[in-house]
Amino acid sequence: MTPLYVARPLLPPLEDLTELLGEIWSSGIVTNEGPLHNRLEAELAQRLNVPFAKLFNNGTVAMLCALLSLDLSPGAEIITTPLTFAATAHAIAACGYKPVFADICEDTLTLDPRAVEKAITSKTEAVIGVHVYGTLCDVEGLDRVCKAHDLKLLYDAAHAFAAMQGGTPVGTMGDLSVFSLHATKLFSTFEGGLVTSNDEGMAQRLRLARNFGIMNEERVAVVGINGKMSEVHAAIGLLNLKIFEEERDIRRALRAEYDQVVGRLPGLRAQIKQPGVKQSEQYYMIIVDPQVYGATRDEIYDALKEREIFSRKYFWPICTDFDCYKNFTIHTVHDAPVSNNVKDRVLCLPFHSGVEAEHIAAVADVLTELHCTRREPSVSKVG
Ligand code: T4K
Repeated sequence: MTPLYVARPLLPPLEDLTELLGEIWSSGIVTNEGPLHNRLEAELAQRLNVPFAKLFNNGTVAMLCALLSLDLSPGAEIITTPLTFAATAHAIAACGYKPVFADICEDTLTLDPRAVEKAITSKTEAVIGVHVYGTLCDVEGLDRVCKAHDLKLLYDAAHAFAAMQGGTPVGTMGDLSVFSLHATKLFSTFEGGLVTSNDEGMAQRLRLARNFGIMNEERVAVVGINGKMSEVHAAIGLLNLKIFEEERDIRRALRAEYDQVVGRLPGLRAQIKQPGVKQSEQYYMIIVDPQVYGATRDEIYDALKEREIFSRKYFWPICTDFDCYKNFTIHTVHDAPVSNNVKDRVLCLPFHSGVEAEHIAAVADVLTELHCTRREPSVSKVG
């Protein structure tokens, strides 16, 4: 069996890419809002059913530009979750704002609106919810808190490409939604980012932010950076846009197969299913209860690795464990912070169209063996 990784990039047919590269070579326009870039923005807005879609060179820079476009006060506090990729918090800090970490809900593992409410101070100006692993935040709860306290609401939708809640596309939630189009994502441009908005003024500010704040040849209006996507990346995006749904269908079926394996094993819990939500199918995450299952998350990780199956402990360490944030406050409405409790128990299994029947069987073997070996003494005691 060849090594199996947590993610695998979606690769469009090479001959199709060569054709688009031909267009780029003929035009001589390789970046700075070129024709393929503009075509991809239009196609994404249509596909995601959002009024405005702006492309960036990666998800982190997209978040940075989203924050810049909000024009918050220097040193403003932004409340977010500690259970996320480093980029969410780093984008806040890199803009000169202060990340404040609030706890998460036990079922969804996304930002808890009640914890957000407790974390609000006179300096709070925005909240960033993260649809972590593709599980959608309590959008209504966060919306209610943010409206009540006049806070901007952003979503880090890096894991939620093309997700829907009822009839609502994920990209229309909050003031802005920020997507990563990295190689490891369901839809990718290899490196890339995207911000969606319902507001034309916001879309214009995003455009300025990604192009050094340059309004025209004679005027630089605001602070901005280089957040532009190249034509080559846009070409990959145009082609992947045609095939990502097929990949999502395969992952949906894979989720059902994993669910069967996980459902048989006490002490393992699969990611929550949200009624009425069309999942992005970005990650397959399990939560391990070592007391019940009989082995720890790390033991599962190691045992899979021995078989060259590389799962990932996303997102451990959590942001409040990072050297740069470890003394920052974490707020919670629970006695034991949920984030701290769950961080050693989450594991993402390989989840993409390269996962075949033999891999699922190998994962099932490992998970079952670990459970049976460790549970035998107590099972025989009961028997
Ligand atoms: N917000 C959230 C919630 C995020 O998860 C992320 C990124 C961001 C914001 C920021 O967006 P970007 O600025 O990245 O667009 C990966 C990705 O680099 C990162 O995009 C992603 N989240 C994060 C969760 O995962 P690593 O360090 O775990 O990636 P890496 O290189 O170990 O890749 C994972 C596996 O994927 C590899 O073991 C093999 C496979 N792989 C990877 C690459 C890059 C391939 O098969 N081919 C490849 O080219 O961070």
